[in-house]
Amino acid sequence: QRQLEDLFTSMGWLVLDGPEVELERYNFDALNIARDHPARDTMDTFRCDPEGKLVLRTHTSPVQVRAMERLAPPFRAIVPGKVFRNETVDASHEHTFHQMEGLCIDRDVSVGHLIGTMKTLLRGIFEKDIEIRLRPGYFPFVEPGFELDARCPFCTSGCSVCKRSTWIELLPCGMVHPNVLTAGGIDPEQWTGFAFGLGLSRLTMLRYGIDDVRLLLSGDLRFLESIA
Ligand code: 2NM
Repeated sequence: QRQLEDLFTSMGWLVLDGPEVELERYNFDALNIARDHPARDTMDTFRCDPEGKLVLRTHTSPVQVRAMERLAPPFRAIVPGKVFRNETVDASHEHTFHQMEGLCIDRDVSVGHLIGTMKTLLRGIFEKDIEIRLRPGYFPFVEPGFELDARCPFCTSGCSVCKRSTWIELLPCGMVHPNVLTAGGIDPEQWTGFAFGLGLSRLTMLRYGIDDVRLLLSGDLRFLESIA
């Protein structure tokens, strides 16, 4: 997180944070996630009140919506922080994990700007140029949306990290949906934007070869000493 904050602030991005207990309006409605979308299901979302107006944020995107309301475009910001999902905990799922999302709003922002920024991000993390590919991906808050895969930084012909494929699915991203800009008080006729999400917990596991996500919040001193 600190390394990525340094990289993005050196390029003029802001680092923002916001509430972990969020209004449903910011966590879902403003992000073009319809009332009947499965992501709203109480299966994934920790609710904090009987009416269901308050939730533990399931992503950091509500902070980007708050940023759109508060800041005059153009602006660029990353939002690192804890997010919460009510899933069964196992070696690859935690109820609490870290994410970092980014949002760039300016005039005539293109997929080219998104790709260039993602390549810079990967170079910052892995300290070398990383080949990428884009596949179509669906997220309600972006259109078009992409799954960005990175060429495995750890091998050339397949390994356990990339599950023998040489590609790692790493960065969901896309062009901010006009409905989301409107919800944030930004005129989609004048402004455009790209956004991305990065799983910091997962990235940390990749980088340090950690095979069980539960270790990250365990407070186990033997674990902490083994990666210090
Ligand atoms: C992702 C993937 C793609 C995203 C979009 C926004 C907002 F608020 F600007 F619309 N914030 N983050 C985004 C876009 C997040 O991660 C799954």
